[in-house]
Amino acid sequence: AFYFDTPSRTFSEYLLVPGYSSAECIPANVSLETPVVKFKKGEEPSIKMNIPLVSAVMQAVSDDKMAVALAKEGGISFIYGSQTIENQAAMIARVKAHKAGFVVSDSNLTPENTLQDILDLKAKTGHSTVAITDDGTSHGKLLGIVASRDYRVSRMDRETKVREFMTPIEKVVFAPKDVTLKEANNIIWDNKLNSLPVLDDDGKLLYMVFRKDYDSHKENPYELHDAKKRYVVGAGINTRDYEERIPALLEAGVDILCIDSSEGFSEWQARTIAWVRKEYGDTVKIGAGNVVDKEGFRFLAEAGADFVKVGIGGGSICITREQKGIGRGQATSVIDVAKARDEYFEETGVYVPICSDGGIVYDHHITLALAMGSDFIMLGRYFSRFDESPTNKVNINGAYMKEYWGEGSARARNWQRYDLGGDKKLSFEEGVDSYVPYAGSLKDNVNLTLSKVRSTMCNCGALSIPELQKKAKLTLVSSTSIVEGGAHDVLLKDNKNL
Ligand code: MZP
Repeated sequence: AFYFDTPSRTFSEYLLVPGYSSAECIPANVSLETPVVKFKKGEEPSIKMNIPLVSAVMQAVSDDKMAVALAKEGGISFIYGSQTIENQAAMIARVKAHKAGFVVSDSNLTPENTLQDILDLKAKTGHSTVAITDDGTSHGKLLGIVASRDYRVSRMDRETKVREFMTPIEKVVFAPKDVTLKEANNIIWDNKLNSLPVLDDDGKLLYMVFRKDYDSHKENPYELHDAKKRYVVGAGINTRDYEERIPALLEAGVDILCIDSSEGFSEWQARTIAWVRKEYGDTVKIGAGNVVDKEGFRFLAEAGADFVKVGIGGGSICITREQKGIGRGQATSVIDVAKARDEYFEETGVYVPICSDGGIVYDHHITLALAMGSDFIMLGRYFSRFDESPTNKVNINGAYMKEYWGEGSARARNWQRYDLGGDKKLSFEEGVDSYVPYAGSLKDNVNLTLSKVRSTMCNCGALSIPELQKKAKLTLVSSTSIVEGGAHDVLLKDNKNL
């Protein structure tokens, strides 16, 4: 057997030693931008995030509501895959539609529908405008837009009044007459428009296509995200049904996939990535994992993964280490895999980002994970505590809690995550069902957490994540110095025994 010559460590066993902070080192100057997918030296990654946080591929964490809330803050959710392909694709579609800038897509309205059907749909969806296409889907030819009374939609000529509807007014773009709903949507986004006039051959206005948030939306959605100007959303997949699941997720608009498995150093993952490359080349982005050492990283990088996820057994709800005796301390795993990532970059000129997954207990663990080389961090427990997580909020002995369960628990029954090619079932549990203290809104918590991260980065003299990774000085701490790090030798005023 091979023995590692040092014990593996957790985040709590480390601290950062401050470095020199210049006058520029203020939190407001810190950028938390980070790459999500691999890129060649000197090039830019096709997907980046403004904050280094992603939410876990878990039933109790990442649905469409979580995805929208996190994307608003600049992160990405990976919507859980332990559900039917149809349900997962519908969640993705809802995220993409949220700010998709378009009226109503795939409303299934065709000329055969009555006015009452249209009014019912408008009432049900709350949309002020709905589109009618010849086949009832967004691929069909756009026949018209039914708008609320407060939208002035009328026929008028190109030169004069059309401009009244355009914001910004400097840019006037007309759609071709036989535009489809999807194409109209893309034109709106590509040209940063609020509305799009569709004209007939004589230049007469047939109708206007409006952004869903037309009039009402104050913030500038173009600043929110990446190339497509819509919320970026990810999805978890497994190594069994990917040939059916991936096409459905792509059709729904997913931006990035992640093979969700408790142990990723396997032929099944390589096969899954190979299938994606055969079918879609490099256009489809797919992360893989989880691994905990250099060999695991190298295997997945060579298999073509766009990012590699790190961590086995460190999740708050995870009992894999107890059940199977596999795993490695999360800090050591990250340090080792980050070295492998850097060596691979040296050798090949390809930078494959790594994601530290699981085991974040305190906010400062995020900073430690970044300092140790993570490009971004996946969190489950952290996000499960917020209003936006999909689980019940319950009152336990006077305190509000949210439910949080592992994907390897009997409740989630996600056997695909633990699949080694045998029977299609979870043979034994690797996760627990639990409560976590309710913590309020995602926005407030993420802002608070990141303000601590920025502040620590300034103490280390770093204004960006790569700079932190270069400059960080990390020290192991003894168990007695951990005690010294908390409040000690004082009687806390909120101590009920006082
Ligand atoms: P945490 O943020 O709650 O500490 O950990 C979340 C991570 O735990 C997930 O991203 C996933 O990798 C892992 N996980 C999810 N379910 C289980 C399980 O049931 C698990 N064992 O280990």
